[in-house]
Amino acid sequence: MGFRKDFVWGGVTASYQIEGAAYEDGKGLSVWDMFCKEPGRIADGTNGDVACDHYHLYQKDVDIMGEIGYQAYRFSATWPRILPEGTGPVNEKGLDFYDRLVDSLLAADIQPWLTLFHWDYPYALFRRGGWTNPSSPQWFADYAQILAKRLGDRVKRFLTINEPQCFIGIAYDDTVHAPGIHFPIWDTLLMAHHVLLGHGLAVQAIRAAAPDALVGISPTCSAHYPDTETAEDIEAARQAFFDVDKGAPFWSASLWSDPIFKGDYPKKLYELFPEHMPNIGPDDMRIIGQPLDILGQNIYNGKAVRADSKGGYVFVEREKGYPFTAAKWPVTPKALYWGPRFLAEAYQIPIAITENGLSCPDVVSLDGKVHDPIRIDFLHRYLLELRRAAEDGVDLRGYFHWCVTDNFEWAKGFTERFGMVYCDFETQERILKDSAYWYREVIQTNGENL
Ligand code: IFM
Repeated sequence: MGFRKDFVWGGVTASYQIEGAAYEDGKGLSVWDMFCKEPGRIADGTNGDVACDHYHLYQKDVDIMGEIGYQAYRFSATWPRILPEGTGPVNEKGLDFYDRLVDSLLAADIQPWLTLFHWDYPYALFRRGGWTNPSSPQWFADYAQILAKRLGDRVKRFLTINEPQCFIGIAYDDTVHAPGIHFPIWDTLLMAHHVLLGHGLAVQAIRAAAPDALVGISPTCSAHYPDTETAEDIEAARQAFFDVDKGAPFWSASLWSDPIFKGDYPKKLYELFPEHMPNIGPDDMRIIGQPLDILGQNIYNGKAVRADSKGGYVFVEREKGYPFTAAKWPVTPKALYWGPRFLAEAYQIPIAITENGLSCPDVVSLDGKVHDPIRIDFLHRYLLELRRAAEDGVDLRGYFHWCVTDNFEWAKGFTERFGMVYCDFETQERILKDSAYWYREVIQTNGENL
């Protein structure tokens, strides 16, 4: 027994990273449009104004997904394309784009998985305080309602937000992502609380507009795993996985998922920030804890963990010369076994891996093809671990490779290539990499050929 028969295989993108058309058809500004204008913010001085020009070339991209054999495609909508001011009047042309995209996916027999928010926050709302504003949860829910009403007759999989760890932590704590302004911990914790409230209200709005749709969320995590598979190391890895680190609280998996699935923040968060936690209203946890159908988890890597002598845990130093990707991220396939397993055990919910992949220094070879054996090897190792998790009883529903095409990698601009499809950003030519043909066979055999 491997993956379930109805397991879905696909790829994933995000609006700002591929769409382009940043100033077309009535779209409003996002914080990323503004951030990219600030000198020094983006490694190669570029921006997402055009990116992969997917707004115009979406049909070509859907054809390519069909050629690879995708069963599902996860993408996000640009909030200010739908609501140029973040709230208020709707931009019909923006909605029309997602209508066309969804229709084209369905015509190609590809199931759309729609993420409502993947970081391109309306600039107009940022000017009103963004996620610190007490109205921010409702702003998000109103936007969710508009999308669910318009697309819910055809879209049956909704994910509210992508990687809150990043659009709060990397943006407002590390300041590497838009809007790149450091806020004190009490404000970032307040933002996190509003994001979670917005998620809960959005779930209610989606359920009301599209009652037969499945709803989830896509956080990320460092998927720590046991160094040896002894009971002690497994327990130590579990502790590390759900722990909250004072220096990087927003990276924690439990900060985001415990309120949703367990009805409260992890105790450790209250212990670490007793004076800085937001006021939690009597109804807040009920709103945040709306029942979900699926946990979409993004997993790229983790660290090996060992039990210490006091019932705690220690991280194991990585071996000399350990493998890493072009983005300098470690290659740790076990993350795709232990991550889903720990999450499923803790939260008792079906899981889809809504992002996994790597950046490689891909080039077009003299034969006109793009050979990416490192990507194939990486995915092979990770998917074997995912299959092991399925075989050990973890309820896994899908896998989405990040990313469909090479794209705009946020603060790194176009200096990283995460796609299974090569994109020439000058000509907009797409070339399927070797890994795309390899992935096609994985999909055709439902992972049995691994
Ligand atoms: O490009 C990002 C994506 O937007 C969110 N998850 C990680 C990817 C690779 O860095």
